[in-house]
Amino acid sequence: MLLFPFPPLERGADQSVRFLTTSLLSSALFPIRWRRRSIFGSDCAKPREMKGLFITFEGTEGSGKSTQIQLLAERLRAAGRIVRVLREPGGTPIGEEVRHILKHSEQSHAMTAEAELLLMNASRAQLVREVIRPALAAGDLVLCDRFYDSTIAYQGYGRQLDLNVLRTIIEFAVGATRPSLTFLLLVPIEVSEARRRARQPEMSNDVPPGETKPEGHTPPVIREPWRDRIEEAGRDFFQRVEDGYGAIALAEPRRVLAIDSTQPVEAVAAAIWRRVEPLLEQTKTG
Ligand code: ATM
Repeated sequence: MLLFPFPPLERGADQSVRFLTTSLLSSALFPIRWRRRSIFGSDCAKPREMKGLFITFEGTEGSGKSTQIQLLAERLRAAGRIVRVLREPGGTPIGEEVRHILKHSEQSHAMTAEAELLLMNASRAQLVREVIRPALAAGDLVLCDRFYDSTIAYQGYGRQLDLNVLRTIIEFAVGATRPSLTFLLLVPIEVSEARRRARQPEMSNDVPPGETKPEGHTPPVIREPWRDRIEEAGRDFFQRVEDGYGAIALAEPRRVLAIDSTQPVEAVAAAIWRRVEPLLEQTKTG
């Protein structure tokens, strides 16, 4: 197996390494603009005033994020913890409307990369203040399907916007609220494409599996087609997104755990649990 400076990768010993070799190689060859530089200078931040735990899930479409979030939430709830499952863009009434504009509105094809960046972060700013901070302050566990790493990967690497501008905007949106832990689920582009194609082709209510509605809070359910504007981008775009994720994982190996998500669902869930379980002791229960 080729060895490149890549973060620890959780995977079963009997799994194929082919796609990883490919993605590692592409990461190694790609002129990484983010190499060894964490997003905000601190790897694995946990603001002192926060009692809860903030965990994010990242990866391309079809990488199994929704399934793993659901499994982890069930396990944490079974352990008696209060869990908030959120997603980006979205997660608040305002954020869900922004999500619709970003992904499916009739006008969305005219959207510029700059407007996309700002809308992603408008949704984020709302989610952080309306839901994430209060939940963490109450000692809850917050699982979020995507967070600012998606902006780095999609708008920074995919759309090739200036990374320094992104950093400033993200920092304005999130303030001191940073994930303590991020799971980066890796699948080869071909697998991601195939899984996307295999999804229900018609309409869905666009609510990921699991509970996305915090108590006392009901985001509107907007019916949307599965395929969205961003998913229509070409393979080059998604290759750059993957490179971006590789660079993030390289830069923040303590916060970001890259997992081979072509493994069986249970193996991925076990790798996630191994990392989460020890952290539970450190969080207060309410
Ligand atoms: P999903 O919730 O289905 O992952 O869709 C969210 C899309 O928004 C996803 N698109 N694809 N393919 C990734 C994209 N996205 C960004 O481009 N930037 C961001 O900051 C976030 C949070 C998501």
